Amino acid sequence: MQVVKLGGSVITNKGAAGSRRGAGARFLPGVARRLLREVRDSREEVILVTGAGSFGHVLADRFGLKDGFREDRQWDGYCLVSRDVRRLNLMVLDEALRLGMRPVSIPPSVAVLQAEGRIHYIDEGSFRRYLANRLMPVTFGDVALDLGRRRFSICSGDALVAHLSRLFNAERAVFVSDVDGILVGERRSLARELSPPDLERIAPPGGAGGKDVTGGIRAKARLSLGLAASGTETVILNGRRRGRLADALRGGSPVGTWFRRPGR
Ligand code: IP8
Repeated sequence: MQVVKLGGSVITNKGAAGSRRGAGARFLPGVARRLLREVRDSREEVILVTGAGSFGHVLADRFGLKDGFREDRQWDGYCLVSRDVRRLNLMVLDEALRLGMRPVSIPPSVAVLQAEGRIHYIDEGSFRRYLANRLMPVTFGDVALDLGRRRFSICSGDALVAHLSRLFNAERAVFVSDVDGILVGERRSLARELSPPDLERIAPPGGAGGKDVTGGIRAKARLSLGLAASGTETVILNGRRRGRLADALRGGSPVGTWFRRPGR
């Protein structure tokens, strides 16, 4: 079993500022279709997670959803973000269906409960039963209800990858992004493998990444190191480069930043 996240940076125009209500958000169907084809052709059992990109981060930031409830009008933002990320997810589903795949969408706004911003409960049974019937569960970065003081919080695609990988003892987690991997040191060279001491050497990402309410590259590196330590080999790779996702799913070592299991 492998968990694949199609990052918002690769399936949307994440840099777009977006107008009121995030209307600048654009889905990139061609890229999504090719990546889905790579998943389909690998014939691997996969849980798919889609990031929010410009469909979620712009409005989540505008309504200040990251730290939970402060004022009533934020619920308007909650509803808009939940609609927009679901819309994006369904566009990915459309592409998968056209490729003859059997995807089923599982929205965290109904299948997840959080506690102070962290996943507390996930409807694991649905994931399990869909997989047992050879359907591909597709979940996504979303807003979710929170049992704590926050009342609601952001459930990021990265947190879903980590949680689901642990629940299902995933062999591998693949973060598909728009960069080759993580850059380290003053010369900003690509780290082909990353281990805990390298955390301090991570270079800030260059370019306009757009709004991101769920932590940057360091948070992703930390999460990936944790996943590797608990037995799931993890990689961040560039989905704009044809074949890298397919290669990783088949057990190859394409260009990317790898987080190996201890002792490997
Ligand atoms: O794009 C964020 O998910 P991510 C979800 O996976 C929202 O970080 C609602 C911004």
